[in-house]
Formats: sequence, C-alpha cells, structure tokens
Amino acid sequence: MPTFDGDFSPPPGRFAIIAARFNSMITEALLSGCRDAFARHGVADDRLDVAWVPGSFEIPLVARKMAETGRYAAVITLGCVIRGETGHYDHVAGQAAGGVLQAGLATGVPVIFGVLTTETVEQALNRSGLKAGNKGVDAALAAIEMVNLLRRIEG
Ligand code: INI
Repeated sequence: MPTFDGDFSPPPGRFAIIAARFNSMITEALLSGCRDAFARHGVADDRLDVAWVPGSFEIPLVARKMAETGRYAAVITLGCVIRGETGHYDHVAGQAAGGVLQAGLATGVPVIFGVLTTETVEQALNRSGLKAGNKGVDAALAAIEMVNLLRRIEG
C-alpha cells in the first residue's frame, strides 16, 4: 500500500501570499519570514506574488480569488488577530479561519492558514520572530509540503 508524503524539496510554480495590514508590525515580520523560508527552499522571490488586504477578515475572499486564477501552486495567508486588542476577536479570527479553509476546499488549491491568533501583543511578537519562531516560516513550509504531497497523490 503506497504511503504519500510531502517533502521540502524545491516545488515548482508560483505562490500567492496574502498579508493583512492590521497589526502590520507583526504581519510584515511574518511576510519577511515567509519570503526567507521560500528562498531557503529554492523558491526565488520572483515566484511570489503578494496582495495586501485591510485586515484578516478580508483574507478569505482574496485567497479564493487568487486560488481561482489557477496561476498558483499554493496560497499563503498571513494575519494577526490579538484578543486583547479587539472585542470582535472571535468573529475576525473564526471567520478568517473558516474562510481560508473554504477557499482551499472550493478550489483544490492548498490555502495555508498563517494567521496568528493570540491573547496578547507579546505572544504575537514571540510568534513572529522572537522567542517562539515565526508563523510566516511555518506557513511557507506547510505550503511547500502540501504542493509536493498533492503532486504525488495526483501523479
Ligand atoms: N483585523 C486583524 O487582522 N486583526 C485584528 O486584531 C483586528 N481587530 O482587532 O479588530 C482586525 N480587525 C479588522 C478586520 O479584519 C476587518 O479589516 C474590518 O472589520 C473591516 O472588514
């Protein structure tokens, strides 16, 4: 029985990255980590298209539109929702997550959820390049793994 597995070898194709301007100090750090991880895995910057949206709530629509073009091997979404900073945290974070999932399921293109959802600014800082890694890096790696996995499954 075959086992399908995605690896981190340089994937073919172009990648779309959608980044939210809200909490831009954090999301710019996520984008920087994401670009860096792609470069380290053989995906040069000229294969990355970046779209900026106002906030994480707007990510799903643009993710779906970009996936539907058929131009991208995967779409990466980057945002930052901080509970301490907003009364509608649950709506923004929940709708962003659900919408990103839907964009992937509806198009068959891997759409990666690189939206930080944290309780505090400190946690967001830690997960965007300080003490706890960088979620933008993780998102790029997940995209590469998914592209390589789907190529194997689809033969
Ligand atoms: N958008 C975020 O990306 N992060 C947040 O923490 C946030 N807060 O705090 O509200 C946020 N709000 C904006 C939202 O994403 C939309 O842009 C806005 O509601 C317009 O639709």
